[in-house]
Amino acid sequence: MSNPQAPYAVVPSMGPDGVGKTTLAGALAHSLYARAPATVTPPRSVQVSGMNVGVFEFRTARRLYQYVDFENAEVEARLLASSPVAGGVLLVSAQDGIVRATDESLKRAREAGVPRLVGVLSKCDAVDDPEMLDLVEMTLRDRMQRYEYPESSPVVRVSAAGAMRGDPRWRDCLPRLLDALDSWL
Ligand SMILES: Nc1nc2c(ncn2[C@@H]2O[C@H](COP(=O)(O)OP(=O)(O)OP(=O)(O)O)[C@@H](O)[C@H]2O)c(=O)[nH]1
Ligand SMILES: [Mg+2]
Repeated sequence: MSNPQAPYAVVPSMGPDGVGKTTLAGALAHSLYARAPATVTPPRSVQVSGMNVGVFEFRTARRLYQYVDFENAEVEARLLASSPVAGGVLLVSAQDGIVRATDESLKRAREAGVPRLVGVLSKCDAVDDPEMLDLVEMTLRDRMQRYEYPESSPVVRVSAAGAMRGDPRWRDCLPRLLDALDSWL
């Protein structure tokens, strides 16, 4: 894993309870392991200030990442402000769209000085209507801008469940997310 040359980036995933953060973290680790086992550590739970946080590390050509999965919104709220991060992944469920907790995550990210966000539309497999996906994506982009995250921020459509199943429609969504992290953060 270690590559002293690579810049180190801590990247928390954020968003409402149940939006799919832990499933995405698992799918991401699984997909990295399947491609190149030496580039990723197994997800594990660590205690930070008495709270459980899921973490794993992985390496791309660009950086060494520590990906952080907060157990719930309260842990997100308490820990986000306390550690500097390279950027965040903000999940919005394609099924549910923006909810109040999405705004709370955006507000926290802004206040904690999270410099950039990559948007993720999660659970895209659960929505058949492409216009619905467009609408949720548009709303997410609009909301990110409201919190001064630029219009050009990437938004990636993901089905962590589909990727884990090996569904060909979703095979590429996790590599696309990694590319977005590499290029945007
Ligand atoms: N259809 C579908 N369901 C998903 C997907 N990802 C997660 N889910 C389901 O959504 C529910 C919540 O997923 P989690 O990954 O636990 O969500 P979370 O954001 O970690 O939730 P908290 O830790 O409670 O904040 C579970 O029932 C998952 O099976 C997906 O890609 N597609
Ligand atoms: Mg979780």
